[in-house]
Amino acid sequence: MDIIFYHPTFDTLFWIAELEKQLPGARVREWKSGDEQPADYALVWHPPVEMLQGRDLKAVFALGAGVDSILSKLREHPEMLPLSTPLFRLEDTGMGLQMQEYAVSQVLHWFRRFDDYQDLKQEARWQPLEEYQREDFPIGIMGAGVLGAKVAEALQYWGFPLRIWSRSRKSWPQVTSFAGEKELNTFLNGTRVLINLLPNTAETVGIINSSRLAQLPDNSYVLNLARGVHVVEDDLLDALNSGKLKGAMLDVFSREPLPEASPLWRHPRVAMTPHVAAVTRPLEAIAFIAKTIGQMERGETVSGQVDRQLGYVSPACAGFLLLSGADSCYSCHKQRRRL
Ligand code: NDP
Ligand code: OXD
Repeated sequence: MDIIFYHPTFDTLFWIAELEKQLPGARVREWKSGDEQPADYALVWHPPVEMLQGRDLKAVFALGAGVDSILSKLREHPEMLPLSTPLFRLEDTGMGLQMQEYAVSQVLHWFRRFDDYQDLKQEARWQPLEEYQREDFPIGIMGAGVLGAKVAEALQYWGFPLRIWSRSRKSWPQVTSFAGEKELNTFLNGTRVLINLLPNTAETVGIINSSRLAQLPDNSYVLNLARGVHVVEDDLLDALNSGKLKGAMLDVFSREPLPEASPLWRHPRVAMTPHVAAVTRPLEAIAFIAKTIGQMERGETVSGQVDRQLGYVSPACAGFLLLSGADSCYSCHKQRRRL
């Protein structure tokens, strides 16, 4: 079995050695421009069109959770990857725990009013503030997928009221589920801390905008862990300046690195990190890829295949048998007709 690997920043030699260890018998090579030798699988992040085009691959694995950059390249260059080639993405592989750490620490920071105490410290003021109550601090998670579920689980442990918003309704114990566009405003009306864990698709771009932010109670908070393009940054700044929002913590931005001129850098109520909320953990990622390739080779059930039309992994898709040669995942077709 031949595997080609391309990542602009990862330690390629480490990945190749570890992949060969976990997939005995596989020959893994770094793809370089001009390499047209046959391959069975490709492991990629921001791949050049030339790497994938014209190949007869059994599958492509994205080396991250979000596949938006690959899908947008595919829209420009559909010839890069035929629909018959399944595209997989990483499911959790250590990212769930990192998202839990990030979300819990930030929610507790706001809940315990550390932002206010930091302001008081600047003025050398010793002043205990009224405590917030958990019942006044409902948390709303947009996106109830692999990472949204992990974050909900961690926040549930801390006793916060939880609501989630997704395309399809969920029945999770003690979590209020809202589904679809029609229920979005109701979801927002009761959300004090809005956590975004949606995938970047045509339907979700710009979803956190002035009219949606207006639905939140006053003095709310926004935590964006998914993609910068979900948030209309000017609208977020307006909401912060008007007092609708009390704070925002942003890991992702519409342009990365965030341009020096962006007012987000200097806004006193905006905190940020440089797209590090959950990074790809090589050993866990390689274990997932090796397991999935093994399952495919044996004709078994696999999970993590992206529905290229939806732009992410449809819940109905996960765990269904992949029909080799089919133009997509078998279960997706059934699901699409039902929706
Ligand atoms: P999943 O694909 O597992 O989950 C996506 C969720 O979003 C599903 O619950 C889905 O609903 C919901 N959804 C999709 N479209 C809509 C819509 N139009 N309306 C309402 N709900 C919708 O994704 P993950 O949890 O694995 O990851 C989420 C995102 O996090 C990734 O796409 C990536 O962009 C980002 N990410 C960011 C990282 C960082 O470091 N900042 C690291 C890793 C990921 P349903 O269940 O009904 O289908
Ligand atoms: C990802 C990311 O999608 O790193 O994996 O943002």
